Amino acid sequence: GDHVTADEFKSLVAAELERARDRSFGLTTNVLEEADLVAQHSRLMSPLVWDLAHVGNYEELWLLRAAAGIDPMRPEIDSLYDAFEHPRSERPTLPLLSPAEARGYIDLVRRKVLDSLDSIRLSPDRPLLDAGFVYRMVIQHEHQHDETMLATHQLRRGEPVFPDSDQAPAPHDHRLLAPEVLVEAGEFVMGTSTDRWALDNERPAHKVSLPAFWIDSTPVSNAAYRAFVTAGGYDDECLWDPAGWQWRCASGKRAPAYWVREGETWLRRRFGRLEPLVDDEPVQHVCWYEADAYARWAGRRLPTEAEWEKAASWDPVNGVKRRFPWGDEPGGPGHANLGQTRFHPTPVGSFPAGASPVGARQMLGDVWEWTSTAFTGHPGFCVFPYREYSEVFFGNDYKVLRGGSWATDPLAVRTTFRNWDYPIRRQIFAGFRCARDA
Ligand code: AVJ
Ligand code: FE
Repeated sequence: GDHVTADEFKSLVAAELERARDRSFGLTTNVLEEADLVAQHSRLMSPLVWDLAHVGNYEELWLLRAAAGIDPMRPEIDSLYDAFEHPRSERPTLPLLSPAEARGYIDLVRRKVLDSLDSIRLSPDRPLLDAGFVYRMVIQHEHQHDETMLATHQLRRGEPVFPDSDQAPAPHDHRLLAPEVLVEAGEFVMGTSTDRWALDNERPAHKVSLPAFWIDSTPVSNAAYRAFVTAGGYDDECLWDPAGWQWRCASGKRAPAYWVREGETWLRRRFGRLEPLVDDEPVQHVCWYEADAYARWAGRRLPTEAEWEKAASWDPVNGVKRRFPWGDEPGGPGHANLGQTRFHPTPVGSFPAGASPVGARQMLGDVWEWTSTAFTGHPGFCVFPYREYSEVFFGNDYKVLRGGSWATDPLAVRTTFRNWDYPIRRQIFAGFRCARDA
């Protein structure tokens, strides 16, 4: 895995930076005209050209200025691409770099980064560089924005730009899968102190003891969620968290985002195509309030964040934690639906080889999974390297999501990885699974 020499690490960094950049261009300048790159497709999102220049600016800040000590290239543009200075809804009014200028800027940053790699010593006395941390952070950052750009594409109206998926179907075994798995009471290790890709909010490793619980073997499917919709779940106040009922009434929503009702049947809009809703795919584009209401309707609840991580990573027989549900080594196409190889989730019950030790499937990939837990620091949390990555979001406003989606790069997710968003958000590729006390 990660035990590589300095030279090997530098070639890995160069290759992974390039792979992330190919992906970014595949979502921007390679597929859309200038007008679509500078347009705001939703007030919830930045213009795509903002994300493109922002990943380059972040790379300049961390890999050129902080790591290599190189002077700012264009200090006057920093504030345009500082996510905290301007909310997404205002970004189209800023004097942003044009697509051509943005591309020129991020290409130049990248050339200087590659030139600087040979002079970098990955020394443990510079925490930013210890084990190459800052490079791993910047690579993951670009992939995170690529997933955000995919959410913008899904919001965009107009002709499809992505090919329809021609991937082989996901592996599936057709034996009957138990609907839920039991996780025995006891301690497990939550978070990590050793994973070199881990960001500050995943640290440190700490013991957590949980009572026994049941958790679904798979995410909740479109068919299961549709049963909640047709049973009148959106009209029954008792099923909703009070703030969720307020959201439901104020928004008028009656189904997940992108669902379209046509008489007795349901369709969905996906990257510009209207198609039948696929019954056995995990439901996606539901907010936390919808997931919470469904769980109550089903006589269940959302898992806590700790329950989710234990079910995904803990081997109760050997008492060891796994980096991925299937083991410590990165998976392949038989383990999970990650990395934007398809532009949709795969049917529930896919990937028997990717199951966790307790038998939970699709814990990584397919859809982000809402948990009942608000986003806070693990006990012993230390900001690293900047407060605005995690710490400023701690509190009661954000709910934790786990496990990544079909749009998440394999390098940007693991069983300790934590994502968070407001409980009203539906544009992200999020679904959920349910749990209950044993
Ligand atoms: C971890 C997905 C919540 O993309 O909004 C991006 C990460 N931080 N740029 C996001 C992030 C700085 C963040 N999430
Ligand atoms: Fe960012």
